[in-house]
Amino acid sequence: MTIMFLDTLSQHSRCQPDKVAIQFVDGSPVTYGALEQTVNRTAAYLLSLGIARGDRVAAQLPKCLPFIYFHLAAMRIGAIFLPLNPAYPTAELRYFLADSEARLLIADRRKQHQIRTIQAELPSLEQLVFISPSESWESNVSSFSPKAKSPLPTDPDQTAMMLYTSGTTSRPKGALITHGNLTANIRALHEAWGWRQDDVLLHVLPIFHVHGLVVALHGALRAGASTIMLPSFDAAAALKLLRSKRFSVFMGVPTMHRRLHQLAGNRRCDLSHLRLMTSGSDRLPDDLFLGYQKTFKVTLLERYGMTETGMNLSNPLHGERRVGSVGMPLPGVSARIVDPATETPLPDGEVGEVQIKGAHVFKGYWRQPQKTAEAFTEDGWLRTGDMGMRERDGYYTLKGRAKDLIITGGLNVYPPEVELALMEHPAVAACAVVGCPDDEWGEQVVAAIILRDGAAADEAQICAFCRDRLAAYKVPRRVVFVDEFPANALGKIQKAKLREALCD
Ligand code: MCA
Repeated sequence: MTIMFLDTLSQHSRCQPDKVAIQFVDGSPVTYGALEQTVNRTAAYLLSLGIARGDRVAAQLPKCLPFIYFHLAAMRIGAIFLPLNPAYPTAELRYFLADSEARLLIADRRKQHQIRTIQAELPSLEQLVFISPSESWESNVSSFSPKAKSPLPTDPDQTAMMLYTSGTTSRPKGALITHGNLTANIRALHEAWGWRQDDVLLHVLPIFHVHGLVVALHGALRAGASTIMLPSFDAAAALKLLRSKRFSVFMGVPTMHRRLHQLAGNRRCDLSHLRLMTSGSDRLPDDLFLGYQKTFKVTLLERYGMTETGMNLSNPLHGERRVGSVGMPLPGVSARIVDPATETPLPDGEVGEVQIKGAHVFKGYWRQPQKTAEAFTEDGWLRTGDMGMRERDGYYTLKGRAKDLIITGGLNVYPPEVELALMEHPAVAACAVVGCPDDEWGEQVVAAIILRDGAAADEAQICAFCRDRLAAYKVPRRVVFVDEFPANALGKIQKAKLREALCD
């Protein structure tokens, strides 16, 4: 029988109850024993609110312990946990809550007023729980039993989490991640990256995404290791901690690694005591990979994943970590490169779409059977939309995207989302959004706009308008007013040409 991720957590609470599981740098340690108790109490609290198996439990909170308790507790009772970026403004939040038909939202007390104003439009949202991220949640649930009231989910097909991903043509879709998916992925990473019980992870990532929540936090919890958390990424604080020799594992997106590297400047700053430093969520630039080796004496381990799957490919823990490559399939993962037109497998050395199969691959999009069907080939391969190539010795290299997607600071921005928001502006007649290369962010969101006849608007107004509708990272960093777009014979905007014209 498969030992599920949540079972391993309970095992640690029995075998090493006093070991530190999680500690915020400025907070008290939470041991595995205490974690299990508070998660069980929070699970009992959720049951007392009437939350049942399959209900969607949304959380929009800054990085804090209560978020983690609710996350594990919701999954524990078989509910579907929906983490939401705290940067989502009300308009985006309303969409996610409406689409998911969440029954409960746990949110920051400071957003109480804003959220109450949209509750009336959300008939499924029966319960709101407001908390102060810094408050001690433990005392709020101390009257609930620390012993689990319900057995842990045993069905691998049961949905554990729902994570929204956007699309090129549609509004964001909820990817359904099962307990089996989480278990398979975390087991593969455990094996591939040699997670150890004595590991200490410095955790700087947000926890509303796969990277920070699953790859980093679940990884450490599954191993029975300790996680020390920074509430948000701060390069100076992170570098100081990394130099302290307390940590063995660190995970970041290239923008974080870039900032750490810049901060170290030309000084040598030996971090080779860390046994594992990984990079993901966006392509790691070659100069950063090489710069890290020189400055930090660390060879970053680059890996490749996506929300729908968790991690797929990884450079090896032992063996060559190849510059520019995302490595090889993780244990239990199958990968292939196909001709995007015919979907027939291509020989090594040829560029095609990366397709993935395995127990870690999500079960589909929430209430979107059509989109789910489109995501898979007839024989069950997931179409990733990423282009890549396999070398003869098995290493994969990504070569761009088949889909229209911008990655900025490790976050995905789908141009249509930004274009839809821009089109709501009364002065905008037409618009097109592209990603321009940027040393720090990987890519920057840039908008080209054709104004309506006689209408006026400037960059600041357009950005302020977007800010009310979109999370800050989706707001264009640059707005360029143009008279026309490069178009093909059918009048379709040629984004590649536009990108050439807009990006230096
Ligand atoms: C913040 N800003 C951004 C981003 N983050 N703009 C574009 N892209 C971003 N990613 C905005 C802020 O709102 C602010 O706007 C301005 O940039 C400067 O903020 P700053 O304080 O410098 O940024 P920060 O708060 O330090 O954030 C940078 C960051 C953060 C730490 C790199 O973006 C981050 O945590 N990224 C990691 C995302 C992640 O975990 N991705 C994993 C996805 P203003 O000044 O206008 O207010 S999971 C995934 O991709 C798959 C599965 C995988 O393989 O991992």
